[in-house]
Amino acid sequence: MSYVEKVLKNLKKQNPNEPEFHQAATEILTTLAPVVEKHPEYEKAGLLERFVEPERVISFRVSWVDDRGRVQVNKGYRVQFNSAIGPYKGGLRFHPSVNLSIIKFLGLEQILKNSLTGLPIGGGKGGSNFDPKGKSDREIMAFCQSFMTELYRHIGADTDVPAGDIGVGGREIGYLFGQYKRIRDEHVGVLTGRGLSYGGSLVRTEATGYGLVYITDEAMKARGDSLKGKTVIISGSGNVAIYACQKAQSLGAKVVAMYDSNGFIYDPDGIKLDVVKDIKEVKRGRIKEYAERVAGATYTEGCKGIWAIPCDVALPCATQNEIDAESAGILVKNGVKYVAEGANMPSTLQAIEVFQKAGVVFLPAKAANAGGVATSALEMAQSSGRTYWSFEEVDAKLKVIMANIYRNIDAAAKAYGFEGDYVMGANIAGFIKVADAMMAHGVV
Ligand code: NDP
Ligand code: 2IT
Repeated sequence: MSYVEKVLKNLKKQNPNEPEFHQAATEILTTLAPVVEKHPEYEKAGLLERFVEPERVISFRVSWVDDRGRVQVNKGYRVQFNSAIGPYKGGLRFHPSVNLSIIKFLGLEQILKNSLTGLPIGGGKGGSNFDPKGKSDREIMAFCQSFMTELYRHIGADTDVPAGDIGVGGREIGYLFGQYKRIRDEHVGVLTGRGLSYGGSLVRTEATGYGLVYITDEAMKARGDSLKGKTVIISGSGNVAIYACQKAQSLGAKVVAMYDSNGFIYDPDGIKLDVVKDIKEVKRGRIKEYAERVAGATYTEGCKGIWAIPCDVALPCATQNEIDAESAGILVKNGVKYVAEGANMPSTLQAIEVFQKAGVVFLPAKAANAGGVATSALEMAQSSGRTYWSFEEVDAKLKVIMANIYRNIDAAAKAYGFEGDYVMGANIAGFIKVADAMMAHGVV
């Protein structure tokens, strides 16, 4: 049995009932086989065993009182996965599906993603099975304050810097920051995605979606292609989806479909983003309303049907495993040329295989959605420097970072004899820096 196989087998045995963690680890470790073959010193140093074991897993109770005066109890998590190249960095997800397996898969992915940004940030992730849907502002605040009343002791601007993810946006970051500041009496960059009035960075809101489109554009340019006139499908209608849509449209693409967890809208004339923003950002409503407001648009219950709409470019921006092999097959049959992952692990392992076999240009999440966390690191730099950069300045840095990521994953894939395989390229390029740092630190 190879070193990679041994580590994977043991990981599954030691961490049963964690399917998402197994999935992410399988994808990553199998692609690292040629790297550990080239570096026998890694096995001697137990590097992979250490790489897949979080440095620290924190699990805690979050009690709060709802508007009817009832006591509610949720689970809270923070997985501080790897701090070899910088302080733990990664988002918080509030969604009823959240469990340790999901937080660990996200944390493992985050290590390599953060490495790919080229900035000094380690990997972490956290969250809760709290469901923000339908909650009042006061309930959201009560939950966030209770969550931070435990979390504050584990984080810090040079230790661990959380941010947003599904269900955690500007409002939640505001309440979390307010509570941290109250307890610690420190106005520091301990969270990113903060509001512009209290230390946030311009472009952070837009960064993941913009970065996704910047790297897609790089991959297209390298093939003499562009987004101009292309038909695009974007799943989700949250933070990442909305700003991916905005940037794709500004580069001349026609985005024809989006969804939320209930169903999808199809607008053959091109999505009117101001309507989506009003429904999702202002009213916190359902995407269904779009079809009631825009003539010619349709709404279909259920999410899966979105992938049957013919497109040139697919940008999954909602959640893990939203594209299975069947949906991937339909996308390929309908002629999709580029798939870039805005969400984390939106394609199953089998779906990735379908895309790669068909010659689709496939940009995996840890490269394609790294613009968000990269801009978070730019927010940290501005906080430390007690300064602000202009929108144009941050946006220009983001563009350079995404172009560098494309160049690096492309080069790593080529260097190991897997030209065009960006899953290999991203995992290898991300891992090498982390492995170097871990080797330098000795057995810790
Ligand atoms: P939001 O909460 O803003 O939006 C999430 C969107 O995805 C909503 O439209 C939501 O629909 C939909 N969604 C969530 N779960 C499901 C599901 N099970 N089935 C169908 N649709 C679903 O989150 P973000 O836009 O921030 O995050 C989206 C993805 O991007 C996640 O995978 C996240 O990890 C990833 N990501 C986010 C970054 C960021 O900076 N925010 C950075 C990098 C990656 P509904 O409203 O109905 O729940
Ligand atoms: O998955 C991700 O990269 C994020 N949710 C953003 C993390 C961050 O720290 O900005």
